[in-house]
Amino acid sequence: MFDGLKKKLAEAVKTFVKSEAPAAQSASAPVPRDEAPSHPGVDAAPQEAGRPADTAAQSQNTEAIKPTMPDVKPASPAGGDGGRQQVAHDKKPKEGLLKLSLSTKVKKVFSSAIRLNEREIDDFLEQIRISLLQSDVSFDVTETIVADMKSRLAEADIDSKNMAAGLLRVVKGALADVLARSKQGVDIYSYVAERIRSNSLPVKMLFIGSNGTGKTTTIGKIAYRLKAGGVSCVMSASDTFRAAAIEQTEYHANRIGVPVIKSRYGADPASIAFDAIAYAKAHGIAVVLMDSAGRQETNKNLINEMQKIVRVAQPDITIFVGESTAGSVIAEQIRELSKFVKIDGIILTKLDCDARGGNAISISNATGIPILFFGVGEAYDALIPYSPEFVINSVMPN
Ligand SMILES: Nc1nc2c(ncn2[C@@H]2O[C@H](COP(=O)(O)OP(=O)(O)O)[C@@H](O)[C@H]2O)c(=O)[nH]1
Ligand SMILES: [Mg+2]
Repeated sequence: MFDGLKKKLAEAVKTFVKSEAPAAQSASAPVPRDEAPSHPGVDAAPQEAGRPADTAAQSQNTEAIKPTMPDVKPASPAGGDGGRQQVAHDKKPKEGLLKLSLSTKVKKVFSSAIRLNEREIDDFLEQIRISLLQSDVSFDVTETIVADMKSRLAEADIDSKNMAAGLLRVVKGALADVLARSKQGVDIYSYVAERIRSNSLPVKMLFIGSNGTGKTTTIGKIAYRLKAGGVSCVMSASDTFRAAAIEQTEYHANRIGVPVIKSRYGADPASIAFDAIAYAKAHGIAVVLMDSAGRQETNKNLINEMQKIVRVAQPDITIFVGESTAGSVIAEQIRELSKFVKIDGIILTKLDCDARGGNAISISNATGIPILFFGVGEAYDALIPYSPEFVINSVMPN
């Protein structure tokens, strides 16, 4: 989960920091990080002492590298050492490798904290931009994150001995900012508890989305959690469209031990939801979980049907269930469906199968609708309440 994005961010930082590699290394195939200190070019080239220090910081192997440090005694930034650095600097870098400018490299040798210049910031941010876009973070949110990072970097004093950690702190700060700006959704369990306290029941929740995204499974997960918390619920098998959908809802209801209201295939889903609500009222059941047929925003009949369910059942909370793996498609689906029904929250499923994970960062910003939960597996307890901290901790390389 998020491993792809995590790796890309780590690589963007590593590539940038690694840009101080000796010319010989820059021109050849990339050397794995932990092998770099023993690279002859590294040991023999005092002008690159800044790099071993960095490498050391990253590989947690500072002691092994330290002996090369005393060799670094340039007379002046423009002096002998600077000249040798210039040679390395002028060598064409391997494509894709970014480079710290000479003055930054020199500053890095002399001072404990450095500030990147504008070109370095732009180079670094370009790598971050690509990483985010390739990981399904929406274009607008990527630009917001990059702009935020740009102003942070312009003022950041980065520890020259551990640039990677300093740069990652900036990435983390910008991500936290963008997540803090996105809308926070209702905690459905607290909401249910409140409605129980105020004796205004049943709470009605409708689940919509395309086929196979995990609506029925997610209903099962929520029913499981409600039951474990001593809250009664009933399922409405309102997907009367897809083969085996009714049996699937029944299967979960039976396994969890909650009632299910069903009819035959082709029956009106709105009337089944209506019956489930009536059943809840008659039996003092707190929550009605209404399933629905998977629908594409382009299918007029299914859209009409969904609007009818909403009209008849008047859900308190309508939840869009979407696969995080679907990439930018799901923002489009949410925007289209929102023209017909009010969506209160998003559940992103199959995060456990999504290496990119960018939707978790940008979908609520892109749609204005909060994420409520992440589905992270098929088991009933594989539903994690949304929190910005969870996203940041999942995305940030260690
Ligand atoms: N790995 C994984 N599989 C899931 C998750 N949620 C649902 N599934 C699986 O996705 C498939 C489709 O789920 P289902 O609930 O039938 O989707 P529906 O058509 O929207 O009702 C099933 O095999 C589920 O077990 C999840 O969070 N992670
Ligand atoms: Mg289903």
